[in-house]
Amino acid sequence: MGFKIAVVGATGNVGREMLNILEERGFPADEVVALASRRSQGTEVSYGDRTLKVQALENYDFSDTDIALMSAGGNVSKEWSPRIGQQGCVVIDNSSAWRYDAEVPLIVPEVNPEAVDGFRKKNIIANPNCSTAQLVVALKPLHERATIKRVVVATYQSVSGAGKEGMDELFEQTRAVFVADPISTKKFTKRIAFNVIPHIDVFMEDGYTKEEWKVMAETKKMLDPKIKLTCTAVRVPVFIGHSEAVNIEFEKPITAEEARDLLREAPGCLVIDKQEDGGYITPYESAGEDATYISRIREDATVENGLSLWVVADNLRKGAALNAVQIAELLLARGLITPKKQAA
Ligand code: 11C
Repeated sequence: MGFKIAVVGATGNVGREMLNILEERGFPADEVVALASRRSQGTEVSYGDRTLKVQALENYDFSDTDIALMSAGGNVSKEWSPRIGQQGCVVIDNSSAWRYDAEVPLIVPEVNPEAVDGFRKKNIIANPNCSTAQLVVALKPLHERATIKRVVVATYQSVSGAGKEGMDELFEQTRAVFVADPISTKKFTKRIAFNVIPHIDVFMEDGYTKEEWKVMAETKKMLDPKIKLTCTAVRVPVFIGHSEAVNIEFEKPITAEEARDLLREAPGCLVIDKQEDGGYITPYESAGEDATYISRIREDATVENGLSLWVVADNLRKGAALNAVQIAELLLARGLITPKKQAA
């Protein structure tokens, strides 16, 4: 007997990817249900070669559902995740609503799988921000070897991180440039076509943006609270794939060659680092892939025990949907959940 899974927010970029990944990885589900707001009721979405009709979240009874993969935004999650959890359905939430709650594990399975064991307090498990997920996958093996003191990261984030409207805006503005139509902005505060914008999410009192704060706070929660991290988050005119230029200062010496060898063996990582023209990964090549790609690994002689790297991943997959499905797989692998139907 398999599991009953609900995908909440099934019509969005990440929800659709969750359905694809559940099917691709052969997740042991007897039944998969697509849910969204009433507005999307009746919309059709694909689950492998099947078509699912979207049902309204408001009318759905979660009592016989085992896992809800939520990607419906922070406000919906704040209201619904506790209610769903109270019905005995485990919520794996992709929003930022629960990430910083001490009773909610924040999980990247390659980084802190053991932390998932505490999920029963609220029956909610949080998925990190996309830019944090790929970063910690790359940092974890290096931290274990040489202990990270400080990280300076600049992100180059694709427009799909801002949802379908972000992708539509880049497409529409690019078209408008070519036909000399007026450019209008809606989702982004400045033109994104043929431009970059050093602003993602809201501004905070200290001048950092919430996106930059998230990368810092989530890395500390999952990897090590002692790590100092500063981030500049930038939106770039790329449809899918977030990139990061990462500079790391370690307690102990580590060479670029040692880092390359460690990362080659590390779960979730794929090193493409030929140190020649084209011998590195760009976000375009990461789209549709599961790996966190690491290129341009080199020693930074301006600090003691310094390294620089380039980290790229598909933000809709490792940054969101894939990580959520991996968390569901982790629950099974650690024997933390059995199908409700079997238990009945
Ligand atoms: C972006 N990283 O690229 C954001 C999207 O906290 O889950 C994901 C926001 C989040 O715009």
